[in-house]
Amino acid sequence: HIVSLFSPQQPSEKCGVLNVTKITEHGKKVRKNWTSSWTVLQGSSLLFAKGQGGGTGWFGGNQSKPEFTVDLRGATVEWASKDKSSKKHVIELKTRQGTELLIQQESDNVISDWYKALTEASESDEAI
Ligand code: I3S
Repeated sequence: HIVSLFSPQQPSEKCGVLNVTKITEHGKKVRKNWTSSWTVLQGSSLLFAKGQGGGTGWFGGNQSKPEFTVDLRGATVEWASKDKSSKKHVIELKTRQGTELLIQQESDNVISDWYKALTEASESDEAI
């Protein structure tokens, strides 16, 4: 049953601090605003909480609600082209709802793991 731990039926869970900005909302371009955000991947939902993540407070304390939630089902996940951002290691995420986000992290290991996890979540049809 070790295998079942890694089966696609298991909701994926992952969290960490990422730099995030919206670039499009409901199909309309919006101004970039990079913020460091505590980010949680839970099944096919990606949740962002503002602030200096990693500490206490998320879903507890004073920060009881996620700032922003994205439905990953049917989203596209790709490495952003150079013209999208001058930063390194940028993932471009486009949701079916017409929201586009850039997600960035200095560490290439960290961002590669997120890339994989987001891609898997976008391909899953589990609802959370
Ligand atoms: O795509 P842009 O417009 O070059 O993005 C940069 C700007 O959003 C800039 O903010 P202001 O133009 O509002 O001052 C940000 O500070 C930069 O980080 C943005 O570019 P990068 O390449 O870092 O995504």
